[in-house]
Amino acid sequence: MIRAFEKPIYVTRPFLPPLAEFSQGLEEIWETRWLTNDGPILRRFTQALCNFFETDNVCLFNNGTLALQIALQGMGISGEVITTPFTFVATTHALFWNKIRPVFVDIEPEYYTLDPEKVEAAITPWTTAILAVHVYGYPCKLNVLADIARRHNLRLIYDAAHAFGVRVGTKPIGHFGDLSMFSFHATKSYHSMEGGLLIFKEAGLKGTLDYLKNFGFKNEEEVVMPGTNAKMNEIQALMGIQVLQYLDEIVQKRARITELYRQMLRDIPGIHLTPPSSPDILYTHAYMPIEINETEFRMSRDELHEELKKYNVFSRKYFYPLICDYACYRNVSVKDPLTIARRVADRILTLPIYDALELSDVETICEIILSLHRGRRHESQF
Ligand code: T4K
Repeated sequence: MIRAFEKPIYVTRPFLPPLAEFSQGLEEIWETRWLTNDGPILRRFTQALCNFFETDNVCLFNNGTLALQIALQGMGISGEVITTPFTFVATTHALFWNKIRPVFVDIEPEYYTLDPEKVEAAITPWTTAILAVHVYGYPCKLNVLADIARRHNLRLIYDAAHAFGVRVGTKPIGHFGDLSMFSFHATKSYHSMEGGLLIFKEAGLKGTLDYLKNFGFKNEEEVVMPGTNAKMNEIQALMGIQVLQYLDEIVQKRARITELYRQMLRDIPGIHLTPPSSPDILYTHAYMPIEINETEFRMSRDELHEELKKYNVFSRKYFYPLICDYACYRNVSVKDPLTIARRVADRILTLPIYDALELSDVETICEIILSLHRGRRHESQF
């Protein structure tokens, strides 16, 4: 009999730097009394990210949603954009706020990213861009999408909300496509409490993005475009700088957790894991998705999600339902049958993963899952 955890085990917990370190950083803020609006810590954070991404084309925001929304506006994207329905709702909201029509197409079954064949089939004279998501931090089919974008003269934008720190070959993932958005929300493996980052190819875009996030101000007396307020503040920047120093440690701990989950779950009937990532990819273990085949596991994904709660384990159905099934997007016409996306959304469950999660707790979670499966197998024999 496995006992329930005493304290809830959530799908994630944010990494926090030592309190003494953070307090020291706060002292500087207290001394300068500079809280927001392009302060000294934000500048230092921006420089650290330029070094991290090996580019000067970076722009910080107060969250990832506004970063993406502003990116689309700054790039002048309009008409139709081909995108995935298997993502967090903010990806589509960013299109909506720019009056862009989302064209949802299916995902591929291995890593759940946009299926390039479906993208190509959905291009119309109104298509201006592809908005793909490195979902769970798994890189999209980068080369094929780049080729499609080039041949059809489309902008290629990545929602890389889950992919901070991921590298492909020798390059940070932000180097692919015209622009990438990273979320620094507290639930991300790397975070600044709330925050968003854009990395882009075209240096000329920087000025526009800076205006758009700061009301369009050029100077005290000139407003050159109707911008909004999407600035990152100094405390967010401080958290961002400090967490960055621990990134390798965080990723290593997460890697060990993934490894243990994979070892313990791979032989359980009805549990499907993503294939191990290829050796040229540095993966950062943002999420731990598993797919549940109800017939083989003898319990549906929804039942497993509920049963785990009885043990104080709070897994999440990221990303169910599909975006096109939310009430606010049900009127968007969807031509693609979304066969894979529907199947995956019905089966997916993301298990707890964060640096402070003990390996012994991961073992217990896996034992609970195994015992739930065995219980059902046993019941069905009588
Ligand atoms: N594109 C994609 C593909 C995204 O996934 C996201 C965000 C965005 C764009 C937009 O980026 P941001 O504008 O958020 O920067 C969470 C996050 O709020 C959201 O950032 C994230 N994706 C999404 C996948 O997940 P919820 O509503 O599921 O999170 P919540 O509050 O239920 O938190 C999950 C668990 O984390 C809690 O049960 C406990 C733990 N937790 C959470 C917070 C906030 C903590 O321990 N401490 C905390 O401070 O949306």
